[in-house]
Amino acid sequence: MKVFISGNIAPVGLKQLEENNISVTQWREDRQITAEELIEACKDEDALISVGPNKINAAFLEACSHLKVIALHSVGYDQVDVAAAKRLNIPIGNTPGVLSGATADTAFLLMLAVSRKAFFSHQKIIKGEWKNYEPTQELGIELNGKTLGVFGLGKIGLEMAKKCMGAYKMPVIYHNRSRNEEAEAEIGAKYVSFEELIAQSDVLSVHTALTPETKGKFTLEVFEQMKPSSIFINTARGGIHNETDLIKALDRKLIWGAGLDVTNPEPMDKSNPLLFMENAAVLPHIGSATEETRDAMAKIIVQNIVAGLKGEKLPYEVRG
Ligand code: 8YV
Repeated sequence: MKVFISGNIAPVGLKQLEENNISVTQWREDRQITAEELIEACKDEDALISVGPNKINAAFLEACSHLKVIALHSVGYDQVDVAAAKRLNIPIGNTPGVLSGATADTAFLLMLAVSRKAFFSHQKIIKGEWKNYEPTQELGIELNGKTLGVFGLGKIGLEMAKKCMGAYKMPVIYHNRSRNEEAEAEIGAKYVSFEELIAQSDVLSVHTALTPETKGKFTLEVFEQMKPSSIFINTARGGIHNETDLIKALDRKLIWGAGLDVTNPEPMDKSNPLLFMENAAVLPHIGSATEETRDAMAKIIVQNIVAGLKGEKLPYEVRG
């Protein structure tokens, strides 16, 4: 059996594929594979491991309907036309659960970095601007007892909430499409409307999937209703906030700061104003990038590929 990998996965995954007698062809170039190249590369393959933002849309799926399984190197599957995959009988696997801790760590890191202007202060040293001690400059804000608002309280949001409660005794409010009663019972999170969430949060952290409903949800109008002292964090998908509006909101001091691990587009242009703003912190989509998590993701990917190639139900299948 043969699998094409549109990037790289942790060595443990490559080793396990070999142990299962699955031969591997990998995209090795230092750029994202194009849609045409992906179709061409999958022509003689039995399965695909999709790394990064390849569009697994109807055009791709129809051109590659011979694939027995597609395993995503992500928990998110906004890049996939799940209905088309179902229609064509191609099972899609993802990697839920194993990356929740690492991604929540990234949200927590951004929250803290923004609250203390850490990235901006670091840049000042690099630019040779660390001069006299000035007790009234570069002042941050503290997080103790502040309200955490989670937009999308699932596995990752819950991890973030637990970290914030443990470190800073932050009460948690959340908004979801439907209530997460398990999380309410576990951590005492309070369900609120979207309007209440944006008005009451001191830190608003986005952990929802990108769907037609959440696309472009955070606009200037939304930022206008947030507290001027609030921090906006997005480690989910860049498409959930409007970047131009976020820049305006920071410029006009409608919110206090913003931390992003996801941008729109990705990669972010190196001249983007967010990279130079005092109260902003941007990371290049490293949410799940730890050795432990990437190993765990690679192992799940192999489980999905092995099951799919045997025609068995995937252990981690996207349901849509
Ligand atoms: C992936 C992610 O690293 O799981 C997700 O949804 O965003 C990240 O963990 C990224 O999608 C690259 O494959």
